[in-house]
Amino acid sequence: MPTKESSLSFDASILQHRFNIPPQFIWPDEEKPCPEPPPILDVPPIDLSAFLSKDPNCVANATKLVDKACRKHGFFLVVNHGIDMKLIEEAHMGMELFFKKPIEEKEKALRRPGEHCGYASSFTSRFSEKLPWKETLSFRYSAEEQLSNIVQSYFLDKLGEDNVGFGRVCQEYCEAMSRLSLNVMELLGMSLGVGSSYYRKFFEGNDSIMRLNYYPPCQKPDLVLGTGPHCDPTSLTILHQDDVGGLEVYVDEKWHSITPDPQAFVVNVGDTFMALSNGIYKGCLHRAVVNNKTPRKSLAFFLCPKSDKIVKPPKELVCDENSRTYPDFTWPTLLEFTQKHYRSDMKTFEAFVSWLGNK
Ligand SMILES: O=C(O)CCC(=O)C(=O)O
Repeated sequence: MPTKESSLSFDASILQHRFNIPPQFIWPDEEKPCPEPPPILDVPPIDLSAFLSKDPNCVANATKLVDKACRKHGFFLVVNHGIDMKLIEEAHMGMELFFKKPIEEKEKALRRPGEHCGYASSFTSRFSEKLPWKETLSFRYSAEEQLSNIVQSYFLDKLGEDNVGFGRVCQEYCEAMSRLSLNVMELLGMSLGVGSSYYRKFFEGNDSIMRLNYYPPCQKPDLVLGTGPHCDPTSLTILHQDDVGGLEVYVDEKWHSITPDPQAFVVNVGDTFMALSNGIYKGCLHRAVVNNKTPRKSLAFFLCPKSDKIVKPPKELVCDENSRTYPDFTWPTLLEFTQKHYRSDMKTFEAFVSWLGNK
């Protein structure tokens, strides 16, 4: 007997033309997209190669901008990042082809309950309300030398020979994101005043997650959300969005949009980095809306520490005026919490801290 979930696959080729939206996708009024286009968020563009040049003026300028953004909402852009545009384009093209495949092909990599990797659409999740209007493919990346082919092997094992080329592109893309996030960690270390190598070292050998988000058009975009409001539980997110637009961030009690820029990566602090900075830098609520014409794609690299790393702030960031805000934890415990005990939303980390306390 097919389960309820498998008989209700999210078939975008059908759903994108429907005017009667299945009720599972309709969000409550207070969470629906804004009726008018929201104001644009002022996110500072950080010139990463200027920062890495170590020119004192460039370093001072970049750290000042990052510090201000991370104390307020945790979002900034990196430009002049050194990532090959051709690789970014190949990743977008590969995604386009992958998500256009028949559902049976994509479901070869089906994400199972309690797992965080694989192909997922709304109806392959464990939830039955406030479903996101999207399909995703998530996979693990490790910067450890002995796992240097982990992404490519995943594609081959789950999706077969046809996807080897795309697997290679995703492997290369993750390696580039891992390098980029270590450079951003230098920037965050400098702006927090703990030096450029502290967080870089902490995340060497990172065990991260890559997610490809594909948002088909929806005939009633005002009723649905592509990604519901949440803070990232991970450490740092590096997002590349195509030119369609849809990313929104909740700042000063209203939603703001982040204008797409193909030359830039959108970077945001997640809950784990908030803990590593002893609450000085904050993660922030964000979501993605969809439209009725154009599919939208985004590539999100979620930097996570290696599993045995204890998440706790450096002693320089703990003092009488700013005592320890969060308990020690390891990333796999928080990941398990989000997979098995709690649906990520605006209160994930708060709920995790109280769950840890009761354990
Ligand atoms: O697609 C986007 O712009 C946001 C995606 C996101 O927030 C996520 O994947 O967690």
